[in-house]
Amino acid sequence: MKIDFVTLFPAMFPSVMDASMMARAKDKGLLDWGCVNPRDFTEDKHHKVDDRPFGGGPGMLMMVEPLDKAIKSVRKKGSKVIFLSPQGKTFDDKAAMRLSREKHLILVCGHYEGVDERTADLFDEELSVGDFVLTGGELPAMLVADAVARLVPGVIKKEDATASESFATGLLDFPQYTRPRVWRGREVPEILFSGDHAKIAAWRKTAAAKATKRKRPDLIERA
Ligand code: 4GS
Repeated sequence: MKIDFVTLFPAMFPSVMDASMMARAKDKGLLDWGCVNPRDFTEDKHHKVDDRPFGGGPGMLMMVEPLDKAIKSVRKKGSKVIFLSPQGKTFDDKAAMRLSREKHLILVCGHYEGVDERTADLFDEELSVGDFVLTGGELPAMLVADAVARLVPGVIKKEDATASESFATGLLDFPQYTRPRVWRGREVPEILFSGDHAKIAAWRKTAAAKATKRKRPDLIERA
């Protein structure tokens, strides 16, 4: 998969996209990413990418033309162009699965007060990462890239990938423990040392249901 970020702040990307699992995905040839800066597609002396809103009001808006040119410079047949914005549909596990099957994502990061309404013509889809307002779409774009990339086959170990599917089943993960067996007097549940895999699986199922009911009752209501 290739992910192109359309951003005025490309310097924000390498520390996230070239570390840990994303770096491994790139090394394995499963993920490639790049940045394209709308500022490089301006023709005026000051490389202007934003302007004041017609009709007045606070803040600046991103202009449509530099964004259009930046997107066109990386867009191919079959590319999916997504704009990150609080006005989009909320990004979730389902959307991550769907996008993980795409060959080329173009994630467009807004900045300033917003974008010219006519930029809507440039996007296939608009996604939000939650009901709050950030200073830019760069963190949302990287969040989407991370969640999508880990679902690309081969990026993470199979066992981990299937564990994540527990989200799709509507339950949180079951509680897990590693060494030490006793920590500050808190013991690991005895059953996990029983060697009885059927019993352990049953315990985990119940524990996952209990955890979901306690921490995320909304997930149960939705199911
Ligand atoms: C989000 C969000 C966001 C909105 C970008 C104001 C700068 C900012 N993008 N999910 N202009 N929440 N974008 O807050 O995606």
